[in-house]
Amino acid sequence: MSRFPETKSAQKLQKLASRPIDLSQEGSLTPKRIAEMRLSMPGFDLLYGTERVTSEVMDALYELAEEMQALRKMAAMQAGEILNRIEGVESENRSVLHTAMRDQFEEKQSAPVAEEASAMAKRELQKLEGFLSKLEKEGRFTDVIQIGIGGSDLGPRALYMALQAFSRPHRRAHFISNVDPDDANAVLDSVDLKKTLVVVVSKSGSTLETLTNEEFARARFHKMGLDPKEHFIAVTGEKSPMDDPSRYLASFYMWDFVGGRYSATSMVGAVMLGFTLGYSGFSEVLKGAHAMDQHALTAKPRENLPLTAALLGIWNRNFLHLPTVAIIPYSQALIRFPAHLQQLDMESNGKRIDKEGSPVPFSTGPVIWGEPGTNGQHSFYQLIHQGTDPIPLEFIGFRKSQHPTDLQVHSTFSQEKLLSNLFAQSIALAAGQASSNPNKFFPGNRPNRILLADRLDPFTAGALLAYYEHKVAFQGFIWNINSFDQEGVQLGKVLALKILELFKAKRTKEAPASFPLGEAYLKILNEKR
Ligand code: G6Q
Repeated sequence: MSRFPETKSAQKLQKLASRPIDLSQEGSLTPKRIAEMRLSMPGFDLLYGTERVTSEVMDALYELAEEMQALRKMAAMQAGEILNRIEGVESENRSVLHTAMRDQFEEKQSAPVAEEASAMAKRELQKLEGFLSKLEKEGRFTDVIQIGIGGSDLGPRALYMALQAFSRPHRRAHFISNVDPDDANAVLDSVDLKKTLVVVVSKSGSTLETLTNEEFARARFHKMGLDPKEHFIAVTGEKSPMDDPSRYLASFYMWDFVGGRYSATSMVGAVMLGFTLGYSGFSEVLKGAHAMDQHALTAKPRENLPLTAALLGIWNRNFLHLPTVAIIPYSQALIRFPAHLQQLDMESNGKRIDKEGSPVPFSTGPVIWGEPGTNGQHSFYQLIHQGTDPIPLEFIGFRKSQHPTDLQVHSTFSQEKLLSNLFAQSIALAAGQASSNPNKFFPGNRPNRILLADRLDPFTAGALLAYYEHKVAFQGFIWNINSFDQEGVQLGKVLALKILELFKAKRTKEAPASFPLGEAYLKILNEKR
């Protein structure tokens, strides 16, 4: 298969990008355009009239998806083909089957590998259901602390925060992720340990931060005269160093074919979310994710929301050469969602070689960042509107608020104020504002789009999670990179361990391996001040 810049469609796009539509020109951004540049599926609308695309550009983008076999690769992924591999060099070599974690609720024939993965997930879910109903009867616990980092923290935490409005009464979750002792102390100080479960989540069972924080928490339980075995739950890979049921109240499993950043719908998120939302609430998250998995797999390209979002991103990244993307939810409950998407997107598509091991001669994943609106409007939007570098934006909005209570102030509800701001920003960024005063001039023509959903409930949150997973996967398929490994995080970890050896040596008097650069930092640290 040719690299994407060599495809016919990419060459067409290259030409189109030499004179892209200028949204700030009189007559470009019309009500007709807003109404027509819209894709819908149950519960979601993708509004992209404020992107710098024309129907010609969209035609060429869909051709690109076809030429790079984006949908075929999505089908291969969901069927369990080995995708996590770089040909010809030592690399991971696995299926990528997070979608099998959530196809539990319908009778269907899937490919054998996916079916097996799905059956494994079902067993764990059934075990969880039994465990949660036992907890329910005993009524011992009100709080849960999840200890985990990276994929074992961000997605689950973002979902918990997104869905707190749907938590069972008197059930709260807390999170310890950083190896900073202040993180663990603050959380452990804030709960009644007698009524607290601790879910230790580590797929590898060997992550320094998580194992350290587990011991930190265990020590606190011992100090309070409590037996950790009555409180601690493990979520880990089978046969990992943490797979020792004798140390835990319960153990749940996950597998190699679910990547950390894709694992929120596996047991990694299930135990804490099952406890807080109830089993049926968590099942809704899975159902929503599954609905989006099916949509990504079966919707025609021109009706496919995550594929279209991926293509718009490729247009901005590779043809308009815009290196960052801000994801701005107009929903306070999604406050940690951008942090999850930062990992999902940048760890997946921050790659510089293709699946054959050759450096790619084009840009891949953009820098992803974000913060909820309207708060962002009162801080970094200045740069977004009038800074020197256009920043594409992905807005997320909801027709209805989570809570039924809202208040009319000056004849409008808060939710109406929120949505007015969202639409106003989208228009202002695209259309800009003419002015003879350069300080009041807004150049406009700043690409953005809106994903508009009905209401942020467990089903919608699951679908939203999967929408972004598939957007990222489709981009990786088109760039022909491996979106499912993360070699780039290894080097720093290895060096940190070498520096830790230097700290240890001071205490044990053992000679550590020489590491002059690390020693230079320790010398500064130990200076008398
Ligand atoms: C995610 C990454 C990474 C991982 C953490 C935690 O895709 O692999 O963020 O989730 O390093 O790993 P463990 O779950 O093995 O502790």
